[in-house]
Amino acid sequence: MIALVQPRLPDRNYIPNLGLLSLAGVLEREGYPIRIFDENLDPNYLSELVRLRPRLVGFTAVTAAVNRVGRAAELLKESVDGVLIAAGGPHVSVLPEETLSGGRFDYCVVGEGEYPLLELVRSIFDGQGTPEDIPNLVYRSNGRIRSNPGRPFLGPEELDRLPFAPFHLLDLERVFPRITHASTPEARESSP
Ligand code: B12
Repeated sequence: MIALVQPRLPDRNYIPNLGLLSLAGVLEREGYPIRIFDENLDPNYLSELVRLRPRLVGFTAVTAAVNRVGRAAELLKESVDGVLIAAGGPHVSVLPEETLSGGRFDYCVVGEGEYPLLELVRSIFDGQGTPEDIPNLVYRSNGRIRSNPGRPFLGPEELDRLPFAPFHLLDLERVFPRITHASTPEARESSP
């Protein structure tokens, strides 16, 4: 199983993470078993992940969340034998080597992650290709950090070929009340 995770960040403008949905859509279309976890909705997601023992966990991280994600990765590495951890998102895209050098992640993806992650998943689950061949990937080899060349941004036709965001992977019963409630002036005033 592959798990994609959005870490908790106090933010009264909550919406589900569109980047993770886009990644999940591509993996799902290719038939890989994929789950999305959102710590904002599910504070105990780490215990659930330890129970489910995923093969690969992908975290998204803005700068404000990167330390939290690092601690979660460390806990998973201690608790789930052989789990592989990837990270992507705005912070990781700007500082991929620094993020990887912390030692808690196996892979960092720079920029648009749909096809790099798909290729990584193919190499991990199906033995197709190796990390050296995956554009936008930063990884460790013989203890050294390697940064593969990047690929061009997806063009309009490639963007059109991406699947529609798989909202059915989210627990919408919990997502919608958060979106509608958290953004109202009343909610802002009543929050500490
Ligand atoms: C929409 C948006 C929001 C929305 C929704 C955020 C969300 N959780 O999805 C709202 C308004 C809630 C929001 C809040 C915040 N945001 Co905002 N937001 C954006 C914005 C405008 C677009 C993001 C987006 O949806 N992009 C489209 C999706 C498809 O792309 P993506 O998320 O980048 O994901 C792709 C890649 O990054 C990569 N990827 C991402 N995650 C992963 C994980 C793995 C494993 C892999 C392999 C790849 C991968 O693959 C994805 C598909 O290609 C960006 C600016 C921008 N133009 O990117 C700022 C931006 C991301 N936000 C930013 C900030 C600072 C915040 C807040 C911290 C603000 C605050 N003080 O509260 C909060 C944090 C919220 C959170 N929980 O993450 C900064 C982050 C800067 C940084 N240093 O990290 C950005 C870059 C704006 C900026 N330039 O300052 N934000």
